Amino acid sequence: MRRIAIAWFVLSAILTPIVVAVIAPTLPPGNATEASSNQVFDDTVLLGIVTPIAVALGVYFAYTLIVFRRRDADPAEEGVATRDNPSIHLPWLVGTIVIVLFLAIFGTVELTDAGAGGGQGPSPAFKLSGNDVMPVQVIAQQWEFTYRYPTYGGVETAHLELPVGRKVELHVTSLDVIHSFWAPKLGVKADANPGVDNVAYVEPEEELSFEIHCSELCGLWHGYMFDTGQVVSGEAFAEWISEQQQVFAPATKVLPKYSTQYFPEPERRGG
Ligand SMILES: [Cu+2]
Repeated sequence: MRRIAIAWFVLSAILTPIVVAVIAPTLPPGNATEASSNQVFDDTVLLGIVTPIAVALGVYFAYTLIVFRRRDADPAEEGVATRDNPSIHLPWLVGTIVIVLFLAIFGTVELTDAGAGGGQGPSPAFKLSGNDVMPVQVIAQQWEFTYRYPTYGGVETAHLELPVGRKVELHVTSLDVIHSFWAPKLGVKADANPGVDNVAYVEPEEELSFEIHCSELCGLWHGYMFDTGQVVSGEAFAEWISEQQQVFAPATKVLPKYSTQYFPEPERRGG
């Protein structure tokens, strides 16, 4: 046990800092938003915990394979049956309890950070702080996403643009079947259900292009249901949204009034 413990300690002391400082920060989804950089942080902590555990398993496995190997034994012969070894039971119990409780508490605390990029339903338990939160509605439909900006006359756009540094409240809903709005680089994923207003928060911290995918099998062209969104400067966004208001003015006139959910007539959708 002493040799195993020394090998475990030395290897863990070398590998854990490498994993935590070098490998973990390069993992997706990156640091484009508050939610995504929090996800990278969570993964870094989890990898920091799991590396010594994986090393312990590897060292124990390698040591027993090499040292306890019996070349001349009858393969059917069994080892000594051992029970009740308090010097193993106690550290095992304490160690696993501490790790599991820490993970449960850590995971819960991290989730309270404005929902950690997940959809929280119509009345979010964990909200973004501050009053300057811009609502943007994500409307999923077979097989595209459109976006409504209630603060800009309820204009409905074909693409998603967000201003950098602005807190955004996404209201994800659907017109037909169950979809899921997933923008990996933003660290946001929220179910899009018809008749449901699913709120998720995002706070973009850098200008970038990001991919949007539907991540719930929603019919024949589900795989085609993707788009590229943009996070742009405040001025560029103001310019873009006023252009959208002009371009889509004829459509805005006949659209139903902005609402947190829609139940359109099937024949209207059928043209
Ligand atoms: Cu879909």
